[in-house]
Formats: sequence, C-alpha cells, structure tokens
Amino acid sequence: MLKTKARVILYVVAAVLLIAGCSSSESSSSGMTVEVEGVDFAFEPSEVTIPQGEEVTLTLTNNGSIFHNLLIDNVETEEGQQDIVLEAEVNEEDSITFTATEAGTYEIYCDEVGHESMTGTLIVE
Ligand SMILES: [Cu+2]
Repeated sequence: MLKTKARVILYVVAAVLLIAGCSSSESSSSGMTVEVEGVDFAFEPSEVTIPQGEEVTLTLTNNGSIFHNLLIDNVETEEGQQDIVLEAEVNEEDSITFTATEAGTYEIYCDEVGHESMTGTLIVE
C-alpha cells in the first residue's frame, strides 16, 4: 500500500518535472521581448539592456504622430554583423529577433530628417 502510494507520488513528481522542463525550454527558445516606444522625438526607454547569447525580440512601437525608425549598426549576432532596422508607421509596430554574441554598447537612432534627438543606447551584457 505504502509502496504504491510512493510510486504514484514519484510518477506525479516526474510528470511535473517533465512539464516544467518542456515549458522552460520553450520559453528560452522564444526568448525575451524588449519593447521600445518611438514618440516625437525620442525613444522610451532610451536605454535598453539585453543578455549576451540569448535570443531577444526587439519591438518598436510608434506612438508618435509621424513615421519613425529604430536603427542599430553592426551588431555582432549569431548570423554575423547585422544592422538592426525597424520601421513603424504611426500606431504600428515592427520587430526583429536576434541573438547578440558580444558584450558591448551600441547607439540606437532614428535617421529621419529632423529626428536627431531620437537616440538611445543598446547594452549587451
Ligand atoms: Cu523618428
């Protein structure tokens, strides 16, 4: 009787561990999401920190009243050096998924004319 109970408990524990293992591996493959808001004329937040070696989805949401983009040049990623290019019309969003492979600091900017105040910093650590 006791043995059976212990066995059932063991199965339950094994099942819970299995489920936990599956869901944690799923969340690590989908990675973290970082959202940056583009307004007239700034990025919010202006400083973003992401982990090195982990998949990250970076999203630009345009809450301004004109078109904005979010650019980061020459990011070291799993696919080599990559330019991050996000473009969003008013009330729209754009996103990109990448894995940064080297710790460092990159400049974030919007290259629309007159948007020189739209700068920020991406920190990979
Ligand atoms: Cu802009």
